[in-house]
Parts: sequence; C-alpha cells; structure tokens
Amino acid sequence: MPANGTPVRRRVTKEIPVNVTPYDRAQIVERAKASKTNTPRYCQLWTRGICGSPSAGDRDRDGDADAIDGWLSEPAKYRHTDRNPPAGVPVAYGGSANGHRAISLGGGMIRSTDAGGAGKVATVPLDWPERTWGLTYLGWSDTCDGWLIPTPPPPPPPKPEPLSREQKVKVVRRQARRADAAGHPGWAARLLRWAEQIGRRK
Ligand SMILES: [Ca+2]
Repeated sequence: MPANGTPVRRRVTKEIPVNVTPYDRAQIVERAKASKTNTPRYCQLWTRGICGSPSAGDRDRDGDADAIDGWLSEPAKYRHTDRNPPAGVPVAYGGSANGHRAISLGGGMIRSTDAGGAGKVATVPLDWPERTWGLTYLGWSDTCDGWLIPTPPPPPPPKPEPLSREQKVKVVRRQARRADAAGHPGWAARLLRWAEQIGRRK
C-alpha cells in the first residue's frame, strides 16, 4: 500500500469472452451420427442444432437465415479453407442461393442433411455436395455461428504403477547411501533399518 493509504489498483487486461458451444467436438460427432432425419433443406438449422449454437441471422439480407449466413458469421480467424476438416466441426459449401452446411466426421467424411434423400441424414464424402448438388466447398470453422467449439478434455494421465517391495527397498537404500555421503550416518542407519523392515514385509 502506498504512503497515502490508497490501495494499489492493478490494471488487468481482460480477454474478450468467447461464447462456447455446449457440446465439444467429440460430442458433436456423436450427436451428428445419432441424427437420422431432418426437415428437408434446413441444413443450417440442423447443423447449428447439432452444435447447440444460436441462429446466425440473415447476414446477407436475402430473407433466409441459411448456410451462407452461417459461414459468414464465422470469425475470419476461425475459418479454414483446407479440405481436411477435423471431426466435430461444421463444413460449408457455396455456389447456390442457400449454400449447404454439414458436420465433419473427420477422415474426409461428413454427416449431412438430405444426403440420404430428402429429409434423411447420411454419412457421405466431403465432396459429395459438390458432385451431387454442384456446390463449391468453402471450408470448415472452429466455430458454429460464432460460438467456439471446444475440443474434448484430454484423458487423465495413467496412475503410476505402485512400486514393488524390492523397488521400495532399493529406493530407501539409495537414500541411505546419499545420507551417508552427505555426512548423516545416523540418518543413513535409520534408513537402512527401514529398508530391512520393508524387505521383511509380507
Ligand atoms: Ca441470408
């Protein structure tokens, strides 16, 4: 506290909060695979429903909140144009009035509305909407309608194997040698007795 008694205030630069989807990438893959039917032509509604994202609104003011609006709503830094989308993110296609959106399953496959016929969700290759509907692949995004899709938490590290009796004896003997070398013969003797005790344990 400074001499005048006023507490020091630290200026903290806060990160701009980012909205996050309620499902992570792994959960989105599971949700997409579990979905079998869709309202025909409502690919954007289905995609954002799988991700748990809000509507992107009608960004280009053509009267529809569609896949094109969804793609336009993704922040530039979260858009990628490569053809290797990871699993659990939206992919987008242009080249028609409404465009198309689907969910990447990874490995070049997507889960797409109307791909099994009108109203039927199916798993097809990434270029299927291009070959079948004449669309153009635009890319994939880390976000869905601007909400960041979290990656699943890493698995907990494996628990270390418990030491065997022989290993414990070795560890304590080593500690005893170190204690002796460091000029603590009494402590070294106690450690050696302890090592003997461990060695005798059944
Ligand atoms: Ca629109």
